[in-house]
Amino acid sequence: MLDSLKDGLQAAVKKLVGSSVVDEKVVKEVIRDLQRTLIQADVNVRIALEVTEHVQKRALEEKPPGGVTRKDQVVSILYEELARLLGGEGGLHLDKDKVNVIVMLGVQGSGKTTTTAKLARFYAKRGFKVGVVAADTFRPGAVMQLQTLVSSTGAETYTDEKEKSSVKIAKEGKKQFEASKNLVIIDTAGRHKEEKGLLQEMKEVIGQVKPNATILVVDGTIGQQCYNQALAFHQAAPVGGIIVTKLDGAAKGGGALAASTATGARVFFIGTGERIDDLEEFSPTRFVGRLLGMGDLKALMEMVREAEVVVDEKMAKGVMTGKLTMDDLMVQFEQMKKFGSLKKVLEHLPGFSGAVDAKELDKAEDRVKVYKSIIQSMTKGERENPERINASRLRRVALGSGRSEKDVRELLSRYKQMKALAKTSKGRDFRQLARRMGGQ
Ligand SMILES: Nc1nc2c(ncn2[C@@H]2O[C@H](COP(=O)(O)OP(=O)(O)OP(=O)(O)O)[C@@H](O)[C@H]2O)c(=O)[nH]1
Ligand SMILES: [Mg+2]
Repeated sequence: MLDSLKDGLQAAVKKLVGSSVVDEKVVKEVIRDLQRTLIQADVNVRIALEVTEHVQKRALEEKPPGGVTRKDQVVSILYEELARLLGGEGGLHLDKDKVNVIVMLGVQGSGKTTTTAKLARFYAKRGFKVGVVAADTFRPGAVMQLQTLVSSTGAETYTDEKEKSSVKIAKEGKKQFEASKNLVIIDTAGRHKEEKGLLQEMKEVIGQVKPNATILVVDGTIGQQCYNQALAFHQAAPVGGIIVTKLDGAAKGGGALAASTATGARVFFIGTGERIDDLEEFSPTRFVGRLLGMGDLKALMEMVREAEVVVDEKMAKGVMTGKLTMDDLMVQFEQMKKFGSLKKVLEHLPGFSGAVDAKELDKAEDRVKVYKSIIQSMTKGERENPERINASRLRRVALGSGRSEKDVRELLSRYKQMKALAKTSKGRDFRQLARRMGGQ
């Protein structure tokens, strides 16, 4: 669902998470990527700019709260702002003790009839007594279509094939169901001789039945047109909520955002398929979370935090003066292990795979295990001054750790490499150095 939007957003997040420092330059780059992604996903340009500028302003001005890294903070700002764009939380509120009336609006083919049946099913399952009114007198076959769809839902259908006025049918249907139902859903026409006529008819239907909610059904695949369409309906009859359909197919998703911004109404449900059960209650935070890969992302951010290599001051000094001990190395290896598992998380994130060579990673982790056991078999003096390890000591350490002499020599040569590197970098970028030691 919404693959390109998802990929674009996740690539932006990847850039954030992957950069060593999140400074103004990185934020601005990510914002540019975001703008491009949103616009490509059919989000209205003005809205795309507004949102991204807001994210940028907050990302650059707000200080991360204690214990939260700048990366986490920027990702969470992005998450919040996108969710806000989609309207707040809260779905359609129906009261079982009343007769709730819903009028479905939308242009032809948007999915009104299908969605009417889906809603009937959704609420029938939740204990509502549902009546459906077939008030589309324009399209031949519309009534039949609705009756067939609704027949499997446990709801009842009202129709009057002799009546030509949809307003009269809507009114009569409501009246008929008032005694026995607590939810009446009125399906209307989407086709008309002209758009003005359609809007006028909707206005009349709404004026007569006085619904608790008018729901605008928009086709999630139509993109930018969504905005004007939603606006036109909204001006004729205030839209109380939106259902975006066809988000299962080639939809770019921006239309959902547009319709919601044009009307100020919330998206209540999304349609994710042609079957009667393909209806999901919509939650902006969950939706955006899914787009950003937030489930995995949360785990990722945690790993990032854990994997931040803590550079011990004493150790850093030791490195700068060339006094690197095996114990220091051991601490680094521990950090490497965290980094190793971070990479595993990364692998599971869409867009990240390929960036990680799993074989290399396993190899590095295995080596660290070997090194650890060797270091544990050294005496304190040997750990502090590995240079002391001569041939006979080397044999003893190998025997004690159950590793080969070759392994011990490998560790010693890594130690030497690291010490040399430490000297040249003067401990400036110890973290990066430590990563290099991880065997990559
Ligand atoms: N893939 C997919 N198809 C859908 C979805 N919702 C509706 N459709 C399909 O879209 C087409 C039009 O749906 P209808 O429910 O007839 O649309 P309508 O708004 O009632 O159309 P009119 O009555 O002509 O105004 C049908 O083929 C539906 O099966 C959805 O969420 N996903
Ligand atoms: Mg229809």
